[in-house]
Amino acid sequence: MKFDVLTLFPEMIEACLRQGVLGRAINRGLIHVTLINIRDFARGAHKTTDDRPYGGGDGMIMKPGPICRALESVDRVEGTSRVILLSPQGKRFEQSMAWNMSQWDQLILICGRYDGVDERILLAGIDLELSVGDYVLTGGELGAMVVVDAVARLIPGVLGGERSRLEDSFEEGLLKYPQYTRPRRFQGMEVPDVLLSGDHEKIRLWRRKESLRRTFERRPDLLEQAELTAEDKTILSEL
Ligand code: 4FV
Repeated sequence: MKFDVLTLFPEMIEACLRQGVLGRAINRGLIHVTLINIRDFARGAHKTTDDRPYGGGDGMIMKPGPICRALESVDRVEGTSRVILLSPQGKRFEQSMAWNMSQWDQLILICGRYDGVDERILLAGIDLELSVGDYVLTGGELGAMVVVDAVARLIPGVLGGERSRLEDSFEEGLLKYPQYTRPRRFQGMEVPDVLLSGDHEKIRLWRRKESLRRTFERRPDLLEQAELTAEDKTILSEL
């Protein structure tokens, strides 16, 4: 899968791509990431990429020209290629969207800066406006990295154990169950016996119950959307 990131701070993104799972996936050729500096497409002596807002206001707005020219410079691949603008006005990013995107061939991410981007950019080839959360960042770069990370780890081979991504939080719309590793006893706290029992059915049931409990207690909104089995409903009625 190919990711193209349009940004005024490519070095910010580079730093995240050199580490861990993403760094290995790039070295193994499982994903390709191209960073495009929007300032390279700015004109004039000062190569300005922002200007004052029409109608007044104290923030600055990103100019449409440099972003559109940068977008036109992207090498489009065959297949499914989509352009995403990161912004607080966008559709809320979720795990189900990450799965859909992991089926695409190319994801082009535009990172805003300053107070936002000129609205006409949205008409210039943006397929989706996406928000990573209801808060305001200083730039779209962190949002773009959230999307690259969440999508890339779903690409076969990127994560070591294939199974683990299928048991993620939100995978079945539920929060993940509690997890433990050695030592068995830590600061007087023991690992639940069931996890040491070797009884895989008992372990599966315990984990399902804990996922349902946590989701019920912390994110009842998710429970409403989740596809629950008859077994789940029995467990929930006992909770
Ligand atoms: C954001 C978000 C976000 C708004 C103005 C960058 C900032 C500045 N992007 N999800 N929340 N963007 O806050 O995606 O241009």
